[in-house]
Amino acid sequence: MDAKKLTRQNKIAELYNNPIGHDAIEKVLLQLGISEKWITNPIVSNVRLKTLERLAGKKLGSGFFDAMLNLVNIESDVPTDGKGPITETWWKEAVIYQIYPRSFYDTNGDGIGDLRGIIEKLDYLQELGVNAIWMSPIYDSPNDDNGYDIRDYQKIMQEFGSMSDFDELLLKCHERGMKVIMDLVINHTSDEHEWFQNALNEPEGEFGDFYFLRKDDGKEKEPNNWTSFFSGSAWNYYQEKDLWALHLFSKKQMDLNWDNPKVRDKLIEMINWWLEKGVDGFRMDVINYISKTEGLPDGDETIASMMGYAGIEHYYYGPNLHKYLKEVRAKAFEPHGAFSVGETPGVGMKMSQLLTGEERKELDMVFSFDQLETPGHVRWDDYEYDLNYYKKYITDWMLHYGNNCWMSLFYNNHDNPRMASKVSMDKQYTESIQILLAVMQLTLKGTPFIFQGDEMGLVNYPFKSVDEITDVETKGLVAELRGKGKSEEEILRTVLAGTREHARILLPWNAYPADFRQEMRQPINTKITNIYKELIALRRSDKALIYGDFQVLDDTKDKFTYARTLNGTTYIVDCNLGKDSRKAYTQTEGFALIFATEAKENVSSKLAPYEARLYKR
Ligand code: TEU
Ligand code: CA
Repeated sequence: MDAKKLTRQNKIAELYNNPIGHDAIEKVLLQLGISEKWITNPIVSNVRLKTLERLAGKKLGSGFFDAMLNLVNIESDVPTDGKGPITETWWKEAVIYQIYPRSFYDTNGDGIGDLRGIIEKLDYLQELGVNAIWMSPIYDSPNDDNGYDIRDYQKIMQEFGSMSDFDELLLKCHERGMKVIMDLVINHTSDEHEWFQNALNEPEGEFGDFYFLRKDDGKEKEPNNWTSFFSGSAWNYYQEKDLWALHLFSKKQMDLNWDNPKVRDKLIEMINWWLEKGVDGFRMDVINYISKTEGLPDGDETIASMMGYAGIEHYYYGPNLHKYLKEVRAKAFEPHGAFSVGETPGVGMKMSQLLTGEERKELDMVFSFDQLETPGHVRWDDYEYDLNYYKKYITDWMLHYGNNCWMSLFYNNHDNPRMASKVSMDKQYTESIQILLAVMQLTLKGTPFIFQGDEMGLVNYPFKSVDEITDVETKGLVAELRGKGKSEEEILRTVLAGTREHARILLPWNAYPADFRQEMRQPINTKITNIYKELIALRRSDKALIYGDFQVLDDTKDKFTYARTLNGTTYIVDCNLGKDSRKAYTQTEGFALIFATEAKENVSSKLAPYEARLYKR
C-alpha cells in the first residue's frame, strides 16, 4: 500500500496519518512537551495545512510547511499491520552487553581499557549470563570522538592492542557461545582517513566525491546553515584548498557521500572483510543519517529552533536511506546471516517499522532514543525522569510495533548519563530504582542491551569541575555556554545533567591497586550484580519472557503491572514507579512470587517505593 503524496490542501489529520508525518509531529510534540491530544482534537485535526499556514505562517515561517511536506513525501511506503507470526532467532533470545572498551578494563596500567581486558573478563561476562557483546569502536582512530572517528577500518586502535588480540577475543567469545557485535561508523570517517586526505589533496581525483566538499569561490560563507551535534557550524574551511567539507559531528569526523556508489562499494568490501573473520553483526552508528537531501539545502529555521540542530530534516531520514540499507544488507549482511542494529536518533515507531520490518530487508533492529528524556526535556536538563513516561512509551511500542519488528530494550549507553541517577537524586532510592530498571528490562518484550556497569549499580559521576571532562561533545557545549556568558555553576549543573562522560568512567574492578585512579570511588554493588545474574538466567531459561504476549494489567499513576504469557506459562510483573508506597497487584491467586525487591518474607499488600515483584504460574 502506498502513502498518498500530501499537499497544503490536506488536513492535519492526514499529515498525522502519514507514517513520516506521524513520527515527525510526535518528535516535535515530544521536544516541546505538548500532548498529542492537541493534534488529535477534531477542531485541530480537521484544519487544512493551508489554513494553518495562513494562521501560523508568520510564526512558523513559509519554509516550515515546504520542509514538512518534502520530508513527509519522501516515503512512499506504509508499515504493514505486523500481525503475522514472530520469527524466532538468536538475537531475539540474546541478552546483549555493551562494552565501551576505553573504560572497560585496563590491563597494562595506562588508564585506558584494552582488548586484553575484555578477554580477561570473558569469564565474568559468561557468569553474568550475557551471550553477546557489542563493542564500541576498536578501530585505528585519533580519538577525537573516542573511536567514532575512524582512521583505518581494518586496523585495531593502538591503545586497545593488536589484531591478534582481536582474533583471540573473537575465538574465546565463540568458544563460550557468545556472539560478537562490532560498532560500524560509516556515516563519517576521521579527517585523518586516507580517503579524506586524498580528497583534500585531489578534489578532482577518485576520492574527491567521497565526501561533501564545496569550493568557496570567494563567497567566504558556509555552503549551508547546518549545525554540528558538537556545537558550531557543520562545515570546516580549508583555506589552502579554498574548500568547505561537511561534518555533522566533530571537526575531525567528515561525512561520507553515500550517493557515490564507490563509497558504498568500499564500505561493503570492508564490512565483508570483518564478516569473513567471523564477526556476528554490527551496531550501525547514526545509520539513518547516511542519505542527505540533494544539493544540501539550508535547514528550516523553525525546525532548527524546535530540534536544536539546523538541517536535521535533510538527513535524519533521507531520500535514499532505504535503498542504501537494502544494498548493504543484500551485499554483506544477508550472505553472512549477520545481525544488524541501527542507531537511529530521531526516528519514531513508523519510521522504525519501515527500517526494521522483516519484509523490508534493511535492519534487524534499531535504537530509538525517545524513551531517554521525558517530554519537553533534553539530556542537558537537570530534572527527575518520571518513569510513568517510560511506561507509556514502552507500552505503546510493545502493543503496536508489530510481530515483524523487534524492540531493543535499553536505558543506558556510552552517550547518556545513568538512568538510575536521572529517576531520582535521592540516594535512598537508588538501589531500588536500579533493581526496578533491571526487572523491567529483563521481563519486557525485546532484546535487552545492558550497558557496562549497569550490573554493578553504577551511578553518575560527581565531577567537581567541567575541566575534568574530556568528551568532545561536552567540551564543545562548555565553550558554547561560556561564549554565551553563562555562569560556571550553571555550566557545571548543565554538564552534570547530561554529559556522556558519566558513562565513560573506568569500571571499578576490584583488581586494580587500591590507589589506582580516582574512578575507584564507586564500589561495585554485588547485590545488583547478583540480581542481574538471577534475572538474566530466568529470562534465558523461559521463552515466555522472550516471545510471550505482553498485556498491561494496571497502568494507573506510578503503577506498571503487566503480564507475559506463552503456552500456558504466565509471568506477572508488578512495579511501583514512584516514591510513595502503592497497592500491590492482588490477582496473584495460584502464582508463585519468584522475585521481589524487598525480602520475600517482608512482602506486604503495599509496594515500597520503586519496588518490583515478579510472579509465575
Ligand atoms: O551518537 C549519535 C547520537 O545519538 C547523536 O545524535 C547524539 O544525540 C549526540 O550525542 C548529540 O546529542 C553516535 C555515537 O553513539 C556517539 O558516541 C558518537 O559521538 C556519534 O554517533 C558520532 O559518531
Ligand atoms: Ca590499557
